[in-house]
Amino acid sequence: MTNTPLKNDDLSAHWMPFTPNKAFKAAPRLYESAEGLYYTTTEGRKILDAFSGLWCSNLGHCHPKIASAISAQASKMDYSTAFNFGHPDAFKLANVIADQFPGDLNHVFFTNSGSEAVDTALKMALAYHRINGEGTRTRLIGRVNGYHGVGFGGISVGGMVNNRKFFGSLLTGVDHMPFPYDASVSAYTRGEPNEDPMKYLAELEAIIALHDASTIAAVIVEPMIGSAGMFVPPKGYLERLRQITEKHGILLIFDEVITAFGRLGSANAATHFGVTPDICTMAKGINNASVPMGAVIADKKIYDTFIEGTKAGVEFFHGYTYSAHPLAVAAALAAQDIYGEEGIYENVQVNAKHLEDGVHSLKGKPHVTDIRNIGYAAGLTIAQRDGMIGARSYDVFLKAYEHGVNVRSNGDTITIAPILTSQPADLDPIIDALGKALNDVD
Ligand code: PXG
Repeated sequence: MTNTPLKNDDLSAHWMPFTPNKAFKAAPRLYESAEGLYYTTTEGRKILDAFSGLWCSNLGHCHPKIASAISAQASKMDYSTAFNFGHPDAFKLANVIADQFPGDLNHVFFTNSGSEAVDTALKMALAYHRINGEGTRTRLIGRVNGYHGVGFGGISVGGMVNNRKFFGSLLTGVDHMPFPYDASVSAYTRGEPNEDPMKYLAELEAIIALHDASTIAAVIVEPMIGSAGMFVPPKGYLERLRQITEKHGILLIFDEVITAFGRLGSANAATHFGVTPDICTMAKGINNASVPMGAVIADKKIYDTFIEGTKAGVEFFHGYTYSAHPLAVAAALAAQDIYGEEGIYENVQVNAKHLEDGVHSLKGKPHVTDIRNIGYAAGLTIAQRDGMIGARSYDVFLKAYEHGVNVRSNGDTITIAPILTSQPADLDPIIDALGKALNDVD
């Protein structure tokens, strides 16, 4: 650092992600520290974190066991490459993760984010079919309103218009099936809506018939829809999706970046819903978001095809400088211990009903047109103001912050995702603040 004047004013040098920069910089919200369920702002205000950071700080902020694991690793071995070298803890972590996924989901490939995990999973699916002698399977199917990160693969299979429309023609050979939620039928459902899943999956059958199954590599879905505003697909949807994909030799990818490690009160959504896909992505809660990390878990047939189907040399031409970064691995091993030691999944199972009753008590508040929930996640739909998408829900987010609680607004929705250690007494102030925020906005 020198004393020469800065090129920019204080805030403009940082081009902020997914943020209205002009509005933020006119009235910044700056966090300085965090502990447990709370952030502290630079003005010294405490903000209750009702979104687990961004669906990721599942165990609360600055957990001492994770902080000391990172610190110990930083002075033991700061970095080692995972290309042609290994470090024992990376193998240990892969085993710890594999033990928590069902069926033959056994082999873990490390990345540094959810977006990288998604692009890795898509590439894995394409290469698998090629090595398996079915190189015509190149198409990828996503879903309307899906969020799969911001890589070119992820936005191509993703279905959110603003994440796609600015960025050219994206990947070719991608199709999208319908969003599996209908508020005109299922508004205010607790948990999984009771609708016929074929109402939504018939279109997948039509897409497969149109292109022919022999051209389709994989279908990717969020088992619980997060970014679009927290929606739960109908009962039986994932089972039927599994049957359809299996029948046609199409790989099924669950994007578990949000759902892995406790959000639903289980280790992952595959376990929670009793449906085993061929590949799962994960990130966020894997190490409590303390060091960037993601991963992909693939089933045995996929791994074996790569390993046995390649005569010699590298089997998968893919990887990142920071794959299995020692600090991320150390943090993940500590986090994975905590999920067990502190009974985190059990806490969500026991208290999810309290959250459910709390959010549904907001029915009838001004502007609310729908409320949904599952595990430690809930979404509200907020009526638009003057046809402007997201304007009113953004104001609800701002008002909730004034009332000391961090919620998320996306489009015309408000989402909450409390830290998984939260007790009923920690959940109530979230509902109170949201209720006040809804009363406040016009
Ligand atoms: N897949 C899913 C299902 C996600 O939710 C990603 C991939 C990408 O992860 P990275 O680590 O590359 O950001 C995500 C990320 C929101 C919100 O408002 C959700 C995410 C990120 C930011 C905001 O719900 N999820």
